Amino acid sequence: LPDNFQWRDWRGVAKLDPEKQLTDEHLAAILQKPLDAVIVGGTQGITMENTSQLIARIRQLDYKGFLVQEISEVHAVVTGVDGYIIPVVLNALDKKWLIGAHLEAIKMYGDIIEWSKVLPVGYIVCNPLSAVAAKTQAVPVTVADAAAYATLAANIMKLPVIYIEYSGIYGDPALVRAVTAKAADARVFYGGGIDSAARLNEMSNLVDTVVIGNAFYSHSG
Ligand code: 1GP
Repeated sequence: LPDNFQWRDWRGVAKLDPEKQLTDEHLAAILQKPLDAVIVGGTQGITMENTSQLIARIRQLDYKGFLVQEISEVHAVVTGVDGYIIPVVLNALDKKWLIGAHLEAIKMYGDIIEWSKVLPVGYIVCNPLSAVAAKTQAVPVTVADAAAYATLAANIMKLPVIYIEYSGIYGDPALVRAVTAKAADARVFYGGGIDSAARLNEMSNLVDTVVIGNAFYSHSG
């Protein structure tokens, strides 16, 4: 198993949603792909039970890469993963998703959190019709807004990663370029609508890390 949390090297990552169904065969096929990490997380219906079950199934299939939980529900934090992604939703109108849930978690678990395993990630939620936009009450972003959020994340908040989250749709390469131009030392992750080699190639050339989610569920993956 990976002994430290080398997220800086990630190029291609799968995001698997504990609430969605995958057969063992399909899950095994996904894990055979050349992935640098698997992120377990989602927006709706996340529980300790479905998260632990999916993580146990991935472990049973002898997956050797990084296995990371993206935390969106403080009551569903599991052990047995290599690291945790903590979303800081930069354009969330609901402050809960900027710092609120984080403060609550620190008050509950602060003394036992292994900070070396925690990767704080600044999300810019760019698809106003996505479940994550609805949940966080994300403010719509223009290209100029996205560049400003990236500048803030990199230079004021000093977040190590900026995640351009288009969840469900393919993003605007001009917005992605505007974010990477302002990202300074922050790495840039992109996720949304990667369902072809051409799209994977286009976004891989613009950012550090590309995250694929829905494509694993909508066809043979
Ligand atoms: C979702 O960014 C990921 O959180 C991936 O998006 O599901 O559209 O691939 P898709």
